[in-house]
Amino acid sequence: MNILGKASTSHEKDCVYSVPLNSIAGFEFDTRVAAVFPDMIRRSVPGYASTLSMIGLLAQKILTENCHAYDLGCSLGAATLSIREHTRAQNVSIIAVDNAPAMLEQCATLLGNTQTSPTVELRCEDIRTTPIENAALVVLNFTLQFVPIADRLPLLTKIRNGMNPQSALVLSEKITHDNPSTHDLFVELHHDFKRLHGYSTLEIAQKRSALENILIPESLDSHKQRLANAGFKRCEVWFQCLNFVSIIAFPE
Ligand code: GEK
Repeated sequence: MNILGKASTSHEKDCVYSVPLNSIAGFEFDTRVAAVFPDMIRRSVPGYASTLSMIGLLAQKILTENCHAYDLGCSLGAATLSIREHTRAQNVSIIAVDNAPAMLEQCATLLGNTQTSPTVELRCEDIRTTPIENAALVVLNFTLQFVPIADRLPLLTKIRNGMNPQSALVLSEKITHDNPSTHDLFVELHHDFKRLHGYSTLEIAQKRSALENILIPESLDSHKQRLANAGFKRCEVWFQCLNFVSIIAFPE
């Protein structure tokens, strides 16, 4: 499957956690992960392909002439590709940022020519340091969950301050639920989803331990409250499947 979930042979099947490991190191976006990432995320995140399609449709509607679109934590550039494919406005620049060199290298290969319209600027840097300006669309598609909790409000405030009046932020995240029964049910169903897509119980358990303290999910209410604190005036859940949610937030 390729980056947008269509048939292709360019990426391998994810077997990163398929054999028993003596000790499980913290999850890293390294060359092994970059090589299998499209397969990994498609089989791990319910609704991932839908969020990408919706981001493209939103880009088509919201991007205006001479503006910027940001894909923060772009990985292999799936959201960037969707934005690029759907953008109709002239002179739009997409700025795609990731701090994992292995991911960005694959991203550059998949994007090919970045000087077509809209142009794409690839930046290998921490999104906490990326200047945001003249933004009509900002995408954090399953990225904020990897940023330390203390840094999330300053990051969202910076993003909000760089956004144009008629713009939107897409924030997709894995979430927790305050009700323990709901939380446990959704976690179990998510594991069932992974098994349905060919992951073994061992793979699921080892990946879960690798992500401990690296992917830190929060509740939907925490995200909504933080968005309000960062200065966003409105936010709506525009997609949810189990413990995976995508929020669209507006500065006005
Ligand atoms: C997609 N959005 O396919 N600065 C820059 N990049 C970061 C940072 C940071 N502080 N923290 C994490 N990343 C993509 C999927 S994956 C989600 C996003 C997942 C990057 C990290 O290197 C990785 O590429 C990405 O955020 C998270 O639509 O794997 O669940």
